[in-house]
Amino acid sequence: MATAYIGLGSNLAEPAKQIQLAVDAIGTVAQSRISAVSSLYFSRPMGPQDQPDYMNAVLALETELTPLALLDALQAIEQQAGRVRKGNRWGPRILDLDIILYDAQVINSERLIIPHYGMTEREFVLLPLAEIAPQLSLPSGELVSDLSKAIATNGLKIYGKLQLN
Ligand code: PH2
Ligand code: MG
Ligand code: MG
Repeated sequence: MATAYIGLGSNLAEPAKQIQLAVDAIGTVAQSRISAVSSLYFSRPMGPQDQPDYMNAVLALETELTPLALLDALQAIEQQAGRVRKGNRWGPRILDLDIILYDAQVINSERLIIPHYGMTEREFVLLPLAEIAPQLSLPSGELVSDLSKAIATNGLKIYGKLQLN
């Protein structure tokens, strides 16, 4: 059994609703169980500024799936939500599900980079992650709570709670 941390993001089509639906869908992934969910956070767009604000959250998933099988399951959920991959880097999206960490594994393959390459520079990943796993270390040895205290909040704020059904 592995512990994976998954980042959730949305800035289209009622983002708060999209994130809750995604939590519900991740709860049905085979051989997996959600063990923690952060609050729902309001965040300012990183990247192009001419796009709506985001909702973000992070959850912990206990899973028997391999990293690639988990990626397949998450991409299927993105597609079900109506995500269209337009190759617009950092552009608006209905639903983005990123594997942030998978145990202490380091993976650099064509389809998957773990830890997520941007996680240490993103307040909307670090602060929700610190909410549910402050004592967690990255494979680099860095402590999540230390990283989260050092980063600028950039207007990030708790917007509400997510339901674990
Ligand atoms: N995701 C992006 C690009 N920019 N900005 C915020 N605030 N939250 C995100 O999840 C996000 C972003 C690409 O994945
Ligand atoms: Mg992303
Ligand atoms: Mg993604």
